[in-house]
Amino acid sequence: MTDRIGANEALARLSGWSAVDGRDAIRKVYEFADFNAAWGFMSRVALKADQMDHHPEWFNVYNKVDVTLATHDASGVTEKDVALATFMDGIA
Ligand code: H2B
Repeated sequence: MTDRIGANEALARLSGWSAVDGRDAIRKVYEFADFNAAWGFMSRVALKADQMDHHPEWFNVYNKVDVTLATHDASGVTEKDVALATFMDGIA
């Protein structure tokens, strides 16, 4: 099992992410030009997430994708969340 590092450690290494109230998780809201761009982002992340066996919690409305990352098996933020967040930031 992946060790929990916690939101603060993850946030120190990422930009534009913030802590979630009431649980150890990180959140970012991505904004794209339109729904097509948002869905393209989600499609690329979905393929990566499935390869990693590490899946985001997310909510999409038109051009916005509201993402929360945590590792359920660890009840908090782990290196897997930093890795997925870094991937998302790299393609957004
Ligand atoms: N995604 C996330 N975010 N956290 C997990 O703990 C997790 C996951 N566990 N995707 C995986 C799948 C687990 O449920 C399967 C059985 O490997």
